[in-house]
Amino acid sequence: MTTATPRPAPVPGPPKPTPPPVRPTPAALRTATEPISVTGAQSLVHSLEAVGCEAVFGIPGGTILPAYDPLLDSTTVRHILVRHEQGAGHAATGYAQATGKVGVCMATSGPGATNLVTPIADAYMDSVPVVAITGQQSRALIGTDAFQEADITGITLPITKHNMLVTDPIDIPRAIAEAFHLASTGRPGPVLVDIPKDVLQEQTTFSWPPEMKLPGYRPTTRPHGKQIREAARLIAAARRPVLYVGGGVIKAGADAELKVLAELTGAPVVTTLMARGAFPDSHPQHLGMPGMHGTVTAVAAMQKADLLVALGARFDDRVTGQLSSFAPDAAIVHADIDPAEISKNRRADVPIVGDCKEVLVDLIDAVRGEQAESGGRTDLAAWWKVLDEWRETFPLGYDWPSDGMLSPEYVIERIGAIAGPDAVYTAGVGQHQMWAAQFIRYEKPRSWINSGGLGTMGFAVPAAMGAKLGLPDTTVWCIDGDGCFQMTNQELATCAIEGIPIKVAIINNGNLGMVRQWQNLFYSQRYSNTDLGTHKHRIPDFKLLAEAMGCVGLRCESRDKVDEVINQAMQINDQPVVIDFVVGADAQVWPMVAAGKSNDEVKTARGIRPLFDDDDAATGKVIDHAVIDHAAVERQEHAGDFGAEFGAEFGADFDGGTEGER
Ligand SMILES: Cc1cc2nc3c(=O)[nH]c(=O)nc-3n(C[C@H](O)[C@H](O)[C@H](O)COP(=O)(O)OP(=O)(O)OC[C@H]3O[C@@H](n4cnc5c(N)ncnc54)[C@H](O)[C@@H]3O)c2cc1C
Ligand SMILES: Cc1ncc(C[n+]2csc(CCOP(=O)(O)OP(=O)(O)O)c2C)c(N)n1
Ligand SMILES: [Mg+2]
Repeated sequence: MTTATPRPAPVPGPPKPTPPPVRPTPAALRTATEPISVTGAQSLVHSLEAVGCEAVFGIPGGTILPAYDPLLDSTTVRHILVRHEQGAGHAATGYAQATGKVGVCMATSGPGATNLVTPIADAYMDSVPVVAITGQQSRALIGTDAFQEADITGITLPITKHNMLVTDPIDIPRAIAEAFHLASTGRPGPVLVDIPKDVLQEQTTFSWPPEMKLPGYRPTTRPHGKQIREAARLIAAARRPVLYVGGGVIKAGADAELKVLAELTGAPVVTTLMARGAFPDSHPQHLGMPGMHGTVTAVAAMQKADLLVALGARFDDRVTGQLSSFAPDAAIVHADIDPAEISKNRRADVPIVGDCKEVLVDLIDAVRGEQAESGGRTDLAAWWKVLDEWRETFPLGYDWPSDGMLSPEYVIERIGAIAGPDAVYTAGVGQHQMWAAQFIRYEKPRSWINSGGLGTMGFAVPAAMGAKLGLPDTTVWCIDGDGCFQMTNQELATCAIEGIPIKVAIINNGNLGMVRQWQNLFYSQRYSNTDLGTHKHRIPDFKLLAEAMGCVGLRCESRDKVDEVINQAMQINDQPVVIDFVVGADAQVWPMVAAGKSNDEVKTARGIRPLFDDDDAATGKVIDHAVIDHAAVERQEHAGDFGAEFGAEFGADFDGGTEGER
């Protein structure tokens, strides 16, 4: 471990000019206002103030420049000047995921707008309420391949919940009101508002509130009573139920109701990668995360269930594995606010369209009714006997690297233990992300923020910046990979200058670790282009890089220093801190279900597969042993090819499923 070079605090910039005296106050704007004469740009800023926007992450440029001028006068909207628009977009997502409010990012036309494409797609996949505001070329130039012209509404059409090009400045308040409403209601998602430069410059009038024109947009939040009764009947009758909890429960703020239903029914709960924290990890009914890298118990419980109650979860391929063999005996109750999700991947026996909170409130009532009628809740003792045996036999765990290097899992576990459940954790994408999902104990919703659907490397640092801005009194840890960190670490400069003291733990395994794991398992240990040189050459030197960005830079390479360096970072609250944890390169994420394979093929480690007889769960017979495929282990050790074991050489594709499956 080394200590940081002391650096002078960032010099504050020049004082802001005094706002003009005749401006309406933001509070006044939030109530009804008489029309006032303004420019389109002023109308935009007034609108942002009126919807209660507190923070905008962005970078100015030619076409959005008119909007930056009145932004200087705003006393309530804080603009954070990021270093790359991708950082702005992920910061808006981090802010939204941490606070539950709408995150806002802003960019100029052309390259500024296209740099937002990845975070917009990311927010779309994870249903995050984000509003992106982009400058556009002036109206007369649109369609002429003008300087920095990009058809951003066309480009983002498939990755936004809605987008719009504003062609008349009078429409700006309505566009902003609608964007915030659409982003945050129903199934949340990103909305893009593209505004030509001359629309921002033109004189217009502003009044609030504008009339929203959204015919046909009426998300169903109230569930249908008949479906609720039917679901309650199935729950009461089930012998092997599982509550399959997804990100929608967090979006709905329904964690308290979920706990009531879980305890009322006594049913086991699994939380997807997007739902970690929706149900406390410490709760005895929690089986952990399902899916590709979920716990054996969560995966097996779903496979053997006779009823899955899916709440705001979307039967993602990382959870179901091979769809045709997923939870073969389970009836499905599927509650989601988006009707398009229901029966999309797996046919629902009881479809429920509605907001998870309202669904759960009604379901609790209906289940109570069922229980009153049948004289109590269903006895799930036989089911719990099986589940408890699985839990005991197949707990999450890890080995220490044989070469004496640090265990990445241990580092992450210690960060979670020291920072505790009140902290917020963000992650990049890869092995470190999975370990952060597995080895940090989440007790509260919105304490775990990651990129689940798109799997966007580079998400963690800017997302942590956004989360910390939204929750300044909360400790925010960014658990990042050495690969991911190199994609967006420039936002550390933003954090240092803007006074956003995040804590970054780089899990430096020298490699694009997750890809290397797949090369180890499926490509005969031929490590094509996954060595980052961060071990071999120490390029970049993350400690020096952190210091160059105005952060405290620390390094830790040994087990006995792990707690000390984490505690040291915990003491620093006036500057961002980066710790370069140099960890072993060979650790792998287990358990694992290979892409496209059946969840029945879950492996706890190389060649080690729990044995689940078809009748075991149904009969309550305990499964107390695993099958070690010695031949497979040997093949792996000697020939180095484990691919055949997973059948992955038949087209398992790294970030997707298998070709045959699609
Ligand atoms: C490397 C990698 C590995 C992964 N491995 C796993 C894994 O092992 N296990 C795993 O679980 N995931 C894994 N994922 C994540 C996976 O890709 C999906 O993102 C995730 O499983 C989807 O979670 P979800 O079903 O909770 O849906 P989300 O994406 O969170 O979607 C939420 C659902 O809730 C609905 N909804 C939103 N608001 C409401 C509301 N108010 N009321 C009702 N419904 C609402 C939405 O319409 C949507 O259908 C992995 C990702 C990566 C990058
Ligand atoms: C933008 C982007 N490019 C490529 C990938 C494919 N990918 C997934 S995980 C991964 C490796 C990540 O490496 P690192 O950040 O070091 O994390 P580790 O797996 O080593 O913990 C890659 C390249 C991706 N998900 N996103
Ligand atoms: Mg790595």
